[in-house]
Amino acid sequence: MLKPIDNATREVKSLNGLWRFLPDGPGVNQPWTGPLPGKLECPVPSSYNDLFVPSLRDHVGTVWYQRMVTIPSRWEDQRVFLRFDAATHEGSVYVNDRLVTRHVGGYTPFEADLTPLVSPGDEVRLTVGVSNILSNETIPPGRLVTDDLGKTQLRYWHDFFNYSGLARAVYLCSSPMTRVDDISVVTDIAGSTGSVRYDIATVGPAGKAVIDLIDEAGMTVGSSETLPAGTINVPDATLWQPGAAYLYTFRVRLYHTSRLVDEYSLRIGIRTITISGMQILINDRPFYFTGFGKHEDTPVKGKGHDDAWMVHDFELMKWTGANSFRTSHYPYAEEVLDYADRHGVVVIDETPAVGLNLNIGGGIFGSGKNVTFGPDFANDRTRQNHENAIRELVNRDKNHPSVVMWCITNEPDSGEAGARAYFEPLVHLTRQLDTTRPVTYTNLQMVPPEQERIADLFDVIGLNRYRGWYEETGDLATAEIRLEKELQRWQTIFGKPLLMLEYGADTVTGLRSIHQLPWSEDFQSSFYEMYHKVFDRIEAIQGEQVWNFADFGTGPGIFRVDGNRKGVFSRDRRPKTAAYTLRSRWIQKGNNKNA
Ligand code: E9O
Repeated sequence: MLKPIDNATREVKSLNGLWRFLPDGPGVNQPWTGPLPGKLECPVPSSYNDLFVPSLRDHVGTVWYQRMVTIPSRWEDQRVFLRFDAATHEGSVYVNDRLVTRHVGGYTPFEADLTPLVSPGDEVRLTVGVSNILSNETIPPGRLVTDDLGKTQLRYWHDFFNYSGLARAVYLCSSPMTRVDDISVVTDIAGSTGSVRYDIATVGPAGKAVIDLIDEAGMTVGSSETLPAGTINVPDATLWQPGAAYLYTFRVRLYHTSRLVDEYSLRIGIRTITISGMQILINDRPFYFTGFGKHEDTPVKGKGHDDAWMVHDFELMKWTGANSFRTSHYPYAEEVLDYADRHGVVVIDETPAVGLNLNIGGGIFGSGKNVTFGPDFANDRTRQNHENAIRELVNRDKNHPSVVMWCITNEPDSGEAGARAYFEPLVHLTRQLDTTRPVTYTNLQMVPPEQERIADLFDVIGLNRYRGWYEETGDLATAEIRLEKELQRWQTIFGKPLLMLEYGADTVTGLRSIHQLPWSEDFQSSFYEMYHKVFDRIEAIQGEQVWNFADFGTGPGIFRVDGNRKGVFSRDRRPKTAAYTLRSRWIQKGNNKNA
């Protein structure tokens, strides 16, 4: 799905700002049919949860957003549509009294076509209902329970707060009726020549197309007039490299006789990503990942996208010497990927399929009696929603050079009998949608390689390990021995690249100790030093992304002190001691395992 852009043939009008706001509840009935009662206003983009007093933090169900929208009178003969970058987790969009679209899945964009409903110059009432309810059939999963007061509460198995609402941008857009509808590019390299193979979907009578590839200096380096598919070769191509981004503009122009009817430009990078034995190659060179599992999470705004926080996060990552991050545990705002594209940061792009571990995940703190994959929990409908989450992720992010891998789930119960039947079709689907990027997942510590049932399906095996923290707590010497033995077994049994995609220890800023004291800054730092010694001894390890970049909000829990404290930075992005430990290692390592 193409991002809305503003150019000679298309317009984008931001609908960000304060909207009228109303949480659903008794007495609220079809609120889209008139002005929302009350005085609440909610900023878009932002999660609503932390904004209001009395608190709406634990609201379960729908909230209503409303504003008036004017269709510009100059938008004659145009397709007019709304674009929501995300509505977490389900959005229902009403224009005046009418439902125009409904979308399930909290972290991917959707559109509502208004063309048949509105005329240029109209002013319409736009009302959006956003539900945060999760069930055993949604991705991520959750469950409603009734508390002793008869109130509905939401339970979920992921360790980050269920921030909800309109946390990303909303736009009113126009595009021509005859238009470019989608573009997919796949790049390759042969010697010094780069190639850009494209597929372009158009709507409307096919006229003439001119497709140009333009370099950063503004020079056209290749062109084509072939639709719907073709290849443009670039002799002496400048590659998109980790740490040295180079972007070409891929521009499509559609003409009717000699009149320009539509134009769409995409910034792309020429690069390859391949697996060779136990190595991961970017542009045919072994690439060692350093960096972070992250979250979209800041005080007050929750998961609300914010360019200032984003730029600062990238600056801090660069300062630590990181070359990559994972969009744990859901697709991030597209602005984040655009930024990574422009700055040469490597991304592992993840679906929201987190918490598919009721059996053991629930079992860490819960009963452990349930089975995750089967008719009663993650069933066929769950899998269909998971499929959809994969489709929407790949569809949105397929053209980003920064994205080098798909991570289709985090810590499922991959040792359970039903896991293989559940995941095999999902891995196949991912490969079908994108033949160029490796597919990975992350394995949970309770599933050792001997009990693992899905790892062989993937190109790269992601591991999340907490030896010295959740197990062997405070005992880094024992943890080191066990970690090394276990990693050796993963390497021997599967012979594939291994990425450590989570490892970390909760740490309270300012707590210092000369002893190996869990929760202290000193312990977090020693914890990382121990892991790094082990990684350097295991050939198959091709990268390390610590858990987590920054402290982040979670639901209540006896292990959670105002959220998860495994950040290397605090929630307001001040460094803990470990940030310096990582920096001295990663700056030296660059992109090379053996440096
Ligand atoms: C997922 C991530 O979202 N992995 C968790 C992270 C954490 O900090 C969470 O924030 O808890 C770790 C799961 C580790 C489970 C290992 C437990 C072993 C006990 C025997």
